[in-house]
Amino acid sequence: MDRFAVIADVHGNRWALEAVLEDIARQGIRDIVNAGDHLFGPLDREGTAELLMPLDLPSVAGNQDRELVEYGLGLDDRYREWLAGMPPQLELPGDILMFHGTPAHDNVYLLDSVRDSGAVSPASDAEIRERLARVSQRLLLCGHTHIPRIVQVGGSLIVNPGSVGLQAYADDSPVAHVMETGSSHARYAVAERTGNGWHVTQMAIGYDVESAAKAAESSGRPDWAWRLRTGRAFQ
Ligand SMILES: [Mn+2]
Repeated sequence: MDRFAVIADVHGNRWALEAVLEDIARQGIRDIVNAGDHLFGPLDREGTAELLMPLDLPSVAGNQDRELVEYGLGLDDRYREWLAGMPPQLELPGDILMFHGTPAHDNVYLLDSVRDSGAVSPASDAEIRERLARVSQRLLLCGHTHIPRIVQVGGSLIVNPGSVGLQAYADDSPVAHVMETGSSHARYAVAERTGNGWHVTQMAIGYDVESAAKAAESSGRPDWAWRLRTGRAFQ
């Protein structure tokens, strides 16, 4: 685990995942870890699962993996059982901890904060420390917000690779807000251990966005199609 790729929030976007896996292979990187929210959404849940399952990546469950396990939502039992086997957090060799939202909650933002106005801004050092509680591994990997970030808090470097599959969304909790990267690129990160600590590279990968957007439209989700094409939540 001295050089590896971090993916998260694939959200059933098989086209984006294919491009990201190709890009990772092109760099000769063999180790990949996945910080959750694998399938949820109107794109290609089955195709995404069929790509990911044989890879058997170290993976944690996201909040929307948990919802698929609890409620099914039309997902084949084989895929539900695969998701159900994922832990909420995972220790990796070399003082690394991976989780989806925060260590304690799969549905709480770690590195961003939603203000009462609905504005989203980077979380303060104090906010992040409170959300981490006593977690102190040297490298922490998370997802959930879909926003790529690299933040140092105390002795921990925290990396959110951003989302492979969905570059913008709107949510009503805790108050109405949007998260958006502003481009359609699939995101992931590469972490490399060096004599001077971790080197982290944030990646933005072009892929066949049109096929993913058309799949969203075929499923009656023009809102997803817009978000895939633009990385913006609303027109
Ligand atoms: Mn999530």
